[in-house]
Amino acid sequence: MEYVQTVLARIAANKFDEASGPGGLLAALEAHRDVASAQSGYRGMDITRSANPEGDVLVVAETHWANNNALADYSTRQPNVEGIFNEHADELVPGSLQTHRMQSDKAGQEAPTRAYDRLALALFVPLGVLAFALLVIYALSRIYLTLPGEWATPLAAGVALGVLGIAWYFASHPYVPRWQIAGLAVVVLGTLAIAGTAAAVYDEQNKEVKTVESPTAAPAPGTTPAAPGAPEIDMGDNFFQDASGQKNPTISISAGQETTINLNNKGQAIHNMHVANASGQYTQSICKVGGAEFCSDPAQVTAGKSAKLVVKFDQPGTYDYRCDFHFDQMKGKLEVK
Ligand SMILES: [Cu+2]
Repeated sequence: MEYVQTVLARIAANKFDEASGPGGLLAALEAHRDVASAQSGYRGMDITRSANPEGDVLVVAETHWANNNALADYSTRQPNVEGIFNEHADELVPGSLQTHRMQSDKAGQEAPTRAYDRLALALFVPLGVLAFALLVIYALSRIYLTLPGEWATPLAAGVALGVLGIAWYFASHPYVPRWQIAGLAVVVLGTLAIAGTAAAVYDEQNKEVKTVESPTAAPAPGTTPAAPGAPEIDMGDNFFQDASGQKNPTISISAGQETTINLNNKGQAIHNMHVANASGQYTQSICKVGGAEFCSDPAQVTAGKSAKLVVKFDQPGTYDYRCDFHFDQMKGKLEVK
């Protein structure tokens, strides 16, 4: 139960400026809140006035009290709301002042509601906004990571337009019902959650494919697959180079054994590897695969491509090799043991 003193009066239309100015009735009522709130049993004070743009203005001042004694105490003590209205009687329509002592049933349920509202404002709203922002940021980042680069600008523009649209809607509809706000939040969060999860799953699947593919990476078209464990020789402009960085290296192989040398053209020019015959002669100016001498396959290795050279000498010894295109600069020895 709550006890209410209701004081109401009409301000004359031609006095309203005076009443709402400094020192007027409305300012005096506003200033009275502090005085009233210092008294025991005070529960609150409401000042309302009619919203009609012209004519007399009805002003209602309510003070709320915890019990009848507090209200009775307040009513008999100056200053109180009634006294303030009387002091400003010249601003009022004569005879319009009324004072009522009332009681309200809603006090019992109002106190817990207010406590909940205060808690919600102080705690749940900031936490909810924070969680909402984090979820939006996380989901958007997942989506951005998955989308190709050219989608970034349209997506950002779409998100910005969406935010503007929602802001415009709420700004032009100040009394949006709660179910619309809740519905909008559910739709936005649901969309983000679904898109973000889909992006994360897609990303995860792509990662798996990548890691599975990398160890057994298929050779690029036009290249010869490398034989495992074979000597690796790079061809640059214009030199041969082994894995240790040695230029035009001496390549060691075993006698009587077929050895495959992997060749990678890291330069821009065409190169190859041509091994001279046992007499140290190159009978072909540019070797041929399956020709008189051992020759890289393909016989002309273009920039960025790989080749392999299968070589076998039964007799130990030292044999020459070269690049047919740059034989002055690109040449070395094959040591057969
Ligand atoms: Cu060359």
